[in-house]
Amino acid sequence: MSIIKKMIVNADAEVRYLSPGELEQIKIFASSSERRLRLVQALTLSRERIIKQAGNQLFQKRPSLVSPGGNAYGKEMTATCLRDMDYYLRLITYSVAAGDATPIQEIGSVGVHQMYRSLGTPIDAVAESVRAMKNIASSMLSGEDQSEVGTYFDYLINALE
Ligand SMILES: CCC1=C(C)/C(=C/C2=NC(=C\c3[nH]c(/C=C4\NC(=O)[C@H](C)[C@H]4CC)c(C)c3CCC(=O)O)/C(CCC(=O)O)=C2C)NC1=O
Repeated sequence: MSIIKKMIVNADAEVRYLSPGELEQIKIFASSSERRLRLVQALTLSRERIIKQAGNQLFQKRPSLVSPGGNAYGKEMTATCLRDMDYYLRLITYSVAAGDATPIQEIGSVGVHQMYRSLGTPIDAVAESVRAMKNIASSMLSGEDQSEVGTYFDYLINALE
């Protein structure tokens, strides 16, 4: 949900017009749209590099994941692991576009602990992979962009911890 949609839902629930404070927030949201879209584009263009480098870092740090008995052992499982990272990066771009963490929450974090438990996937290692993606993405971005994207990476990391 975008922040605008959220405000409308809140105002309508209270049967009231949008408040001056809400209009101010919409103004800020609108004035940041160009930057946010540029950011989505940058992350989308670099997605392969971000995922590949973060995957390498994860498997170097936690070689047991890709060793016999590890959850990401074997070509297919490793590819599924990298696919999950790709899913999460995609959700982060949705949130940057929407200016809101709801896409991450609704698509990617509700029920995620139970899901990974049933798959035998160590969720702390999934969080680790997201942290690696955050570091790599941040290294490609300047200050303001870093903090915007960082907010959503941190939201996801918290949800996985
Ligand atoms: C967009 C929302 C969304 C998410 C998040 C998602 C995750 C997701 N990851 C899965 C599997 C998996 N996920 C992993 C991931 C990993 N294993 C590790 O050791 C690493 C720590 C980690 C990579 C960082 C692996 C290896 C599997 C396959 C497990 C198996 O088949 O036994 C599965 C089971 C079904 C399948 O294989 O596709 C789902 C549903 N699906 C979705 O639709």
